[in-house]
Amino acid sequence: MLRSCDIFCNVVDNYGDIGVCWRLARQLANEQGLAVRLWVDDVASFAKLCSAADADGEVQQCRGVTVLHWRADADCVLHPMADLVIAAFACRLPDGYLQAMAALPVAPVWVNLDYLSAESWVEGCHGLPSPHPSLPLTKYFFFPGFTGKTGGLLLEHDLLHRRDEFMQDEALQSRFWQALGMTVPASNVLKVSLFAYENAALSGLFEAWSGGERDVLCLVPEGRIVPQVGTYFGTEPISGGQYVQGRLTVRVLPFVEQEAYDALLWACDLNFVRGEDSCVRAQWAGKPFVWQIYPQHDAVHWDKLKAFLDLYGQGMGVRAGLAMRNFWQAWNAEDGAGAAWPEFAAALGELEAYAPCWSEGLAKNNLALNLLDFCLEMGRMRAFKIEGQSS
Ligand code: TRH
Repeated sequence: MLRSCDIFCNVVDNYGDIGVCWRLARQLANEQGLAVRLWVDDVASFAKLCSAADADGEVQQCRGVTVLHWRADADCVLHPMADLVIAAFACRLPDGYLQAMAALPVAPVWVNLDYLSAESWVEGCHGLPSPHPSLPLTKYFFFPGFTGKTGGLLLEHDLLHRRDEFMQDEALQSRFWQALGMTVPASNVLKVSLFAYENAALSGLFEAWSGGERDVLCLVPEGRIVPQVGTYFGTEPISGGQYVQGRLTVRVLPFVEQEAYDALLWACDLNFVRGEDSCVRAQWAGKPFVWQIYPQHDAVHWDKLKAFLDLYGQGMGVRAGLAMRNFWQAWNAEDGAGAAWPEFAAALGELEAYAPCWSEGLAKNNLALNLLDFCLEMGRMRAFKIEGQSS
């Protein structure tokens, strides 16, 4: 039986690492009934995602999860030790913790939760064991992904139901806009959310929108792209501020909790997302989206982007697929997004019809459930081996 879990998260950059860990921790605790400890080395980043959290807290209870500050010198051995240990994104577990795992009569199942990629090699690596060089421990690689041969994607049990309810309920939608201090936008306004890294293509895109044929309302969560919004409008943007140029209205929004960010994605017609977790959430939103991939110094992110485009584009018409590819390419290359916009805008109708079918197809492959099945299987195999050895 799996009763408890330790998740270790080393925040490299931004909010994706802790965003994924926090989401998984809540699911394992609140949906699967595990006692979950989330060890994070940057509690301040975690507190951005959880408004009730104390950014300086050493140990705190947050929404059913025990969140602990993972200090560099901590050995993190707390008894009873967890049945399942998740090292997120190849983070290194403390030596003392590994030794304590190895000293147990039955070691916990140890999983490395990897980054998300649509590349085909993921299917071959998902679930592979990696024996520890000196201790009697085996780590297993668990890869999220988009196909049945991968670990799937994080999906809360009621997410799609809540999304559909929101889409069908005008009162809920109007409350959403009111909470932003706005009235419900007219139906002909293109509502766009823009969560992005710095991007030199922004001003060209804003030009295309401000001089375009349709009113655009662009909602920008506080973050790395905001200074460029300021450069375009010649001002220093503030949260809640609204800026207008031609047919374009931009509004800067505060950074909100993950559930409220989902509602933003549901409320918009088109979502610009970045990194990993927001990209997955945009897919669950069932709306057209534009993905700015996390740039890597050796440029391997272009292969990842292409792999996803190939997979996602498989089920759509040639013209829409090409328009999407060209626009995503321009946005990620930070060049030519304004020029690529008209074709992309013309494809939005088809992309809108396609997106819910895609999310429905993905929903069968739930990461948290797959992870627990995988761990139970590994646990059974190991118990079998131990029994075999002792008889
Ligand atoms: O913040 P990111 O750029 O994180 C990235 C990626 O994960 C990347 O793969 C990783 O290697 C790098 O960090 C170090 O983008 P991402 O993954 O979308 O994470 C953002 C999180 O923030 C996500 O969980 C959604 C959440 N979010 C909110 O909770 N509220 C908000 O208002 C917004 C805009 C986002």
